Amino acid sequence: MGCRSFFTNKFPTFAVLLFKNQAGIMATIKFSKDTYLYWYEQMQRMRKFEEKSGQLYGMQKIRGFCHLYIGQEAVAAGIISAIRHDDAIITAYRDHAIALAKGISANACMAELYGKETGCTKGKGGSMHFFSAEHKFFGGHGIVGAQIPLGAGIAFAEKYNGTDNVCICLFGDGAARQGALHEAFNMAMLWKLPVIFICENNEYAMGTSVERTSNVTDIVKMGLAYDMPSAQVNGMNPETVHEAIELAVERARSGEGPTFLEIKTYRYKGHSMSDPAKYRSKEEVEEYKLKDPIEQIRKVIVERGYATESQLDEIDAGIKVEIDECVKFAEESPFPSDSELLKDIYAQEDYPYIVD
Ligand SMILES: Cc1ncc(C[n+]2csc(CCOP(=O)(O)OP(=O)(O)O)c2C)c(N)n1
Repeated sequence: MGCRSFFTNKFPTFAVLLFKNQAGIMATIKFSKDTYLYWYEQMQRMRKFEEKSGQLYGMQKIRGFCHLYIGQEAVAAGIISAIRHDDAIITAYRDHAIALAKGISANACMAELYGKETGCTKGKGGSMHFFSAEHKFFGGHGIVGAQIPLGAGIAFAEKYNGTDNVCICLFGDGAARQGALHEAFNMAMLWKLPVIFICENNEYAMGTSVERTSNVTDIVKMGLAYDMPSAQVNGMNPETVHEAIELAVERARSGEGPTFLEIKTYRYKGHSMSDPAKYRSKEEVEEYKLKDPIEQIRKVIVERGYATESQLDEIDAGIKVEIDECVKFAEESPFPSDSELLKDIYAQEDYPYIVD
């Protein structure tokens, strides 16, 4: 696969053109010490939570499907530092890290993995269906690509209700081939919806590489058919992700409409816990691990004197405590009662977007 141009900070020429003159802003954005430390802590929480989830899955404490995000953390970190709490996020089943980044507690996430009533979906969703209206985290979706029109719908609701909130709509490179993408892109552009469509291109849809799904391997080009401003972004670094999201958010908040970002990333683990990942070489995985986002940010922090190695170790120790506690919390929480079985199936009476 080799190292491609996306490991630079620059968008390919055609994508820069789509961002028009705004591309110049990219080089001038600076990040503070606090932002670097925030990214580091966020990404370590995601990584340690998921490493623990993987272990617990092996011990059969967690059942059903389980898709890990390990390797992709810079995408979630760079998004979360560039948006507000009131902005919405919707994603696919690889949702643990994004839910944590959106502020759902490790306790509520781990309890959900255990199927316990204290989980963020009351133990009824499991790994693929995390949800929290309070955090404006709208799932967690198992149907590949289903969240693309739903993301446009959430953005429509924000616009209809007169807010300046945006919706971040994440999907994979496999999902990008679904027909629903075209309908959603078309309507989002027509109605100038405040949605940022993000394809997390981690190179594979289960065992199928991007090259085997279409002759169009630069997924960013799919925005072109709708004249949607689109860009390819290095997803192994939260700085580049944040910069791209910031431009897209500015556009969405000011009423100019959607943006499409193809964020190039990589998952170190298999598609799900049952995937031995024989469709790719060990060397390929190792090549990406050399660009590990957590290691990169740790290095920047130490080199610039934002924190010492031992101060970073203290952050790591704090996260270890948080993860140990969330496992204890999940273990000790009860399973949902039988009376919960028929609840939360149909729309609530106070369905949020219908005004009398
Ligand atoms: C409509 C539909 N078709 C097929 C599947 C089976 N399936 C589950 S995950 C997946 C691959 C999706 O890959 P991608 O969108 O690249 O996301 P990633 O797993 O890489 O995050 C497929 C085909 C499904 N869940 N839904």
